[in-house]
Amino acid sequence: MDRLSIMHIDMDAFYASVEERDNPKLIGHPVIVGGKSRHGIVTTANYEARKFGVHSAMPVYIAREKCPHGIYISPRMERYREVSRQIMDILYDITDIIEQISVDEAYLDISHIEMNPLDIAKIIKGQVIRKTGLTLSVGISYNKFLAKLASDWNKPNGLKVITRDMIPDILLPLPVKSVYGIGKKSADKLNNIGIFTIEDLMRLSEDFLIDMFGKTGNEIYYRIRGIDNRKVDTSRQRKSIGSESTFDATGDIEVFKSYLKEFANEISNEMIKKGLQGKTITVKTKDENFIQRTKSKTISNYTNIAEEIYANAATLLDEMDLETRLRLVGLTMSNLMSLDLEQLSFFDD
Ligand code: TTP
Ligand code: MG
Repeated sequence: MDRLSIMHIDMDAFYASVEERDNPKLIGHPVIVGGKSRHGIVTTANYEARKFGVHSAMPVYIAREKCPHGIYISPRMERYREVSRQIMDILYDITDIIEQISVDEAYLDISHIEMNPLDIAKIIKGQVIRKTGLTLSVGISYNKFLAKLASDWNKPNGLKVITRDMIPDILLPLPVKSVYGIGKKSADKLNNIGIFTIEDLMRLSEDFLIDMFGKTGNEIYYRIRGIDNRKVDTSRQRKSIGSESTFDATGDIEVFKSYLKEFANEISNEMIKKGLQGKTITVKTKDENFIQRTKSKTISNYTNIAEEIYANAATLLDEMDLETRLRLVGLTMSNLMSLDLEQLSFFDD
């Protein structure tokens, strides 16, 4: 039997759920997160709002026509990234073989974990709800295409396993656009020649699909037959590690430096734990008037040593020539690379 080796996780109505969590008065109401300007676009809507036909990428003015009594909120990207980091940290406690696809979505290779995949999913769901108050959907299968299909199967708070024997029942009736690699335009092209479902698509030869879609055509041909050999690509690992803190406004540079020292230690510990090193150091400040500034430096070597990170951060802070009192300092390490990867590319050379 095929090993259920791949797990795909995707947060439910992510931005809207974070807003509900931070402001419980929103719960039970249709919530739409989108730009407030005239040309604003909906980033996402909660499931109540979706009942009115509101969805991602729709202009906000159309959403307002469909759902006039909805609650409209501007996105708070920094907050969503912070919650995203908490979720990814939970996943990294399960395994390091993770490919983060977006702020709320990741693949995990669970083939080496000696535990029932359903139990792994339950642990993740439990930890995420406990630490962030949010729900997510989990799909489990033996390749990426099917795992992603599975996580989408019974959203929200879904959990679905797809095994090989389920493929005909599950795949054949699906519309062609549910195949990874077939976007809206390609779906229209297929519809125009009378191909609507995966069952219809199965009748097309490999050559025909390659003529129509190039290399992707070949991938589509195999994917709809349940074959997808893409690995969970850990080189697309997390892009940064950082910490920040807000405090009563002060002009004391020694206070800022002691925060930076603490953050450098935290960041270093985490990088060592995860087998990472980084090259770019960024210091962020917010002054008493809420003006935010950042200053970055890329050093010539990769490092995860606390002293080295702190020394660079302290220099950056000095160079910022601060004249106002601050209420926040932050430190981030980016341009990360995995130590494993460094060794691999070394051998490739
Ligand atoms: P998705 O996972 O596609 O959507 P979602 O989490 O809101 O809802 P679902 O329960 O169906 O998974 O995207 C994750 C976040 O990315 C989403 O909350 C907002 C943002 N996003 C955009 O900003 N623009 C877009 O067009 C989409 C699709 C998402
Ligand atoms: Mg999502």
